[in-house]
Amino acid sequence: MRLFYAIFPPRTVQRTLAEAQRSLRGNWKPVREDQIHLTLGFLGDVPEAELARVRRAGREAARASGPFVARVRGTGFFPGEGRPRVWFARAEGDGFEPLALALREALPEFLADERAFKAHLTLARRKGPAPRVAPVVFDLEFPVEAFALVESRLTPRGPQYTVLDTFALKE
Ligand code: 2AM
Repeated sequence: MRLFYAIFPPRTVQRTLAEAQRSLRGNWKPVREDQIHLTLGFLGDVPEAELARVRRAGREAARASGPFVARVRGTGFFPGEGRPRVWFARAEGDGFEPLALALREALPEFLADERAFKAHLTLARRKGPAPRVAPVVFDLEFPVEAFALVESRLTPRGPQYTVLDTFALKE
């Protein structure tokens, strides 16, 4: 099972972020509006026998972290082969990093990643020649009260996400 932990912003935030996708030109593939999310940790392929442990790690990380406010102000790129590969909205919030670290510590064999965690919501992926996207300024805030364990199935029409579990951040 291909799994990841993610925060899905409210629909209104997803809508505003998706509106910015209108400025895309060329071979940028926009992320579907209802799939716009912030990845806390990408586990990759996990044997089904480990699923209970993965759920438990989510529950325990959620219990150790209170709700917090997320802010989204601007956009940026992740490079790939010298060119922008991913166009994202940058997220700020006190709780992202502690959550990502707690999950990483609980499941090092799935979440060990030499790259530093960088809170972002991917808006589009470059699939071929495409110009850079002009920066977009947002003024978005939303409460983060839960995160999800998501299964991703790759299909010819794009990834299909199924939420397997939701973990509430306890006050
Ligand atoms: P991205 O948005 O920065 O591309 C589901 O695939 C989520 O897991 C995506 O949001 C993706 O991040 C993230 N992810 C992190 N590492 C990944 C990897 N090696 N392969 C696929 N997705 C990855």
